[in-house]
Amino acid sequence: MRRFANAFVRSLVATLAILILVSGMAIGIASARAATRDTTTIKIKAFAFKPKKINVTAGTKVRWINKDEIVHTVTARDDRFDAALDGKGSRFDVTFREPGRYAYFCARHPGMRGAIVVE
Ligand SMILES: [Cu+2]
Repeated sequence: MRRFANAFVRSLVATLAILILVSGMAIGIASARAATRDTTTIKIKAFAFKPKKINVTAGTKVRWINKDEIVHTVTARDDRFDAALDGKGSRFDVTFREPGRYAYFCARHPGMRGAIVVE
């Protein structure tokens, strides 16, 4: 009887372990998908924001990545955000939760302009 009980407990533990592992993997896959869907990247290259204008849904994280060797800034016209991206590989993230049009520029090179339209 005891042997049977032990075998039963062992199989129960194994089943639970598998369930936890599988559900953990499912959660990991779901969050990876959400991250991919909700992040948009803007490159800063050759003194320009690329793409210059983007449309995103509310809640999207926008990531600027500097591909130039020099400092550029991502400066909002309305002062909501302002960051200096200090050379190649520097990044800056903003999550846009409210619909609207967010114009920005580079404070070092005011001819560099961009806009995020949040729907
Ligand atoms: Cu610049």
